[in-house]
Amino acid sequence: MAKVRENHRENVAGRANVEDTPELLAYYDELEKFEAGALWTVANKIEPWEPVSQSIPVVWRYKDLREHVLKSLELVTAEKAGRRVIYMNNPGRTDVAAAVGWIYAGLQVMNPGEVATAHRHSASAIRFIMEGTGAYTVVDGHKMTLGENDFVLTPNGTWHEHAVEADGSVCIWQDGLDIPFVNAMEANFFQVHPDLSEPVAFPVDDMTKTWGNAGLTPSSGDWDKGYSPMFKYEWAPTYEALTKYASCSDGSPYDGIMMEYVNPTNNGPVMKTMGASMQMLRPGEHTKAHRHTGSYLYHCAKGSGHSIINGKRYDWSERDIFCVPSWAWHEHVNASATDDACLFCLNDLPVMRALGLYREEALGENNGNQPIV
Ligand code: 1HN
Repeated sequence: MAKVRENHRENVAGRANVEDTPELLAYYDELEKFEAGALWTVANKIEPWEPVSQSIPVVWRYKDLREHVLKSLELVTAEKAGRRVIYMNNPGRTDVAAAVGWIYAGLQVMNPGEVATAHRHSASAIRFIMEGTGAYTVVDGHKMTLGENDFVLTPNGTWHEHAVEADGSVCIWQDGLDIPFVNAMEANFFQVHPDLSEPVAFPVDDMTKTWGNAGLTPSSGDWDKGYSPMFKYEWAPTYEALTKYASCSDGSPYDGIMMEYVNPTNNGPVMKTMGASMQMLRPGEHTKAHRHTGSYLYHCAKGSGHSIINGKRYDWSERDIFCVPSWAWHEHVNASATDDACLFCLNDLPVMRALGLYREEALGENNGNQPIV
């Protein structure tokens, strides 16, 4: 009986016991002619036992990429290139340009005085400032000024225009978009603004001033779009919040002092498809390992350390970007015994949660830490 049960289990999982007889091979060929196939020949691939990410863990080091990013200023004009971006290409992915999972990321550079053509698309984006002064983005007529470690949302369907003030400096930022996901859903539209530029229609930074006050929302502020009205999230109040939280809590064993950027109207993620967080690893902190569904793209905003991902060590320092693919074991270590380290994270957890696909697991053995292989 046990043998029968075992056979059944194996067969259901597609590890079929069917042998390739000449008759069966001819049958498969016949099916192919009608754009069809026998499920028992492929079920194993269609339905793995657990998530199998095509993406692999990667660290994109800023010291390697920065010079190349700056070089593009000499090689191409913003007008000709459309946008000067060096994108992150996960070597595990051959189907689409993605940094991890269904998330695209790139490093974009702009000279002072440059303005990109206003446009909108179904994909949602964030722009996280890495260096330079004078960067700003106009989102649906709201001009949001941006400094280092600030980020701006350009949610799906919003007109947006990126620029750097003439009296600013060369600016480099990280773009993060859900383009691979929206393309996989075959739902992406792109449109250039009819005037190529977008007039500023509101007081500068109004959305952060209106919606970015901790514990307070405007009494008369109606907002029911599916994304945060705050548009810009600043570094100084973020770091202050992490510091305050760290003064009275141990945070999470897996993530240290971690806080989510939220849509202030519902405490949900900043956009429907992508969430963002900032986490502080206290001096000397070494977190426990866990894994979950969803793809994570980290950006070291402060300090240095390493992460152990699926048993392998990946070192990172300020401005490095690295990824943790879905269902990969990961834990983080702050290299400093005196300073904190902060990791910004862009992820697709809102999609996982909305679709009922979120699952999380802690490492039970080895005191909760992975052996390094
Ligand atoms: C895009 O629209 C932006 O708006 C950045 O800044 C990067 C990469 C691919 C496709 C569209 C932006 C992009 C992008």
